[in-house]
Amino acid sequence: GQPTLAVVGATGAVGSVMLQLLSTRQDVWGEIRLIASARSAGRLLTVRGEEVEVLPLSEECFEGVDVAMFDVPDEVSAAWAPIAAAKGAVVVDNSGAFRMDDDVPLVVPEVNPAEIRNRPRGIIANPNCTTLSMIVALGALHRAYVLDKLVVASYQAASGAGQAGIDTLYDQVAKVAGHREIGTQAGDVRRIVGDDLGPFPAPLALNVVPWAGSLRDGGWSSEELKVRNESRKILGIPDLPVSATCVRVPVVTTHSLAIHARFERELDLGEVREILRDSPGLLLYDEPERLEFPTPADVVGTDPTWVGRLRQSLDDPRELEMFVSGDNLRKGAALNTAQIAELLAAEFTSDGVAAED
Ligand code: 11C
Repeated sequence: GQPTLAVVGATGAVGSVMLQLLSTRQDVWGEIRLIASARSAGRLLTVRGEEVEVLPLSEECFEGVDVAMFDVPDEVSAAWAPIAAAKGAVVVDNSGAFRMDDDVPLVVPEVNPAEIRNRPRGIIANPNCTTLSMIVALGALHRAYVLDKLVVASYQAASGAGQAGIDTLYDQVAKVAGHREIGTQAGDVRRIVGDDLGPFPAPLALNVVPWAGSLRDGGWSSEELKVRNESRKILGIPDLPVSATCVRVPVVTTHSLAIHARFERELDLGEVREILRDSPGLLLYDEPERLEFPTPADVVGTDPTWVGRLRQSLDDPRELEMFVSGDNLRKGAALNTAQIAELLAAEFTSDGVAAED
């Protein structure tokens, strides 16, 4: 029969998008079991047009589960993904708990799909949403030109910090909306927003905040190191020079990045456009003469990574500038997880059993 799927973290910001995706993508699943913390258990959520009761996370939840998607905090995944795997489920985990483990593949189906077979622990990791918002474009160009150096700045949406991030941004926007100061007070949103900063270290409404995650050595943020380490692992270039500056912007959903990439081979911009236009998972949207380029307002709610503002460096024909945007809750999280899970489901339906069983 069709494989049984468990969605762990079904009530979160990513979980909600996951239920929408499961209701609209080709249905490859038998039972879909919804799991969350005890606090959310008992709620009824709609998936595939049917109401399903949310179960509290427990060992028994994973009985008979073939594939388990996890979208929960790192420490919850660290504790529970191995339990689900021991019960026989293949886990697709969207936390940071396992991504850099050597015996856990970090998979983007458009870039390194074969890696899903190398899963000795029965765990496959889903990348961070910021990495995912650019990596399909970089993977396509790397195949043709061989990536040699990467410098990026991110423009990350509030929903990257979950439902609390979304709520904080809307609350702050409501507070500042009635103010139209001019002169020296203009833009002094800290005074208006007050102390309620939610998950962010500074006001986000009418502001930009160069910080995501926690402090690491040398002044780097954990988010910036994730972009570096995950890109290296997914692309299979362990020593790729990568510098990232991660910035939170007052956008609800959709992360963007300004990318400066250097390649080993000289670029042909016409060919670059063809690659970006023809590769799966990408949408080339680059008509500057008509002021057409990706913006989160256009990209939100869509599946592909949108690519625009393509420019060859004026100083080096191996260097490319571009601007990419991707819905951080879809390709950045739920969609990539669903794509991996669907590859796993195909193993069940083609062989009768999962390849690793
Ligand atoms: C953000 N990318 O936008 C982060 C959230 O490693 O999965 C996701 C953190 C992670 O705040």
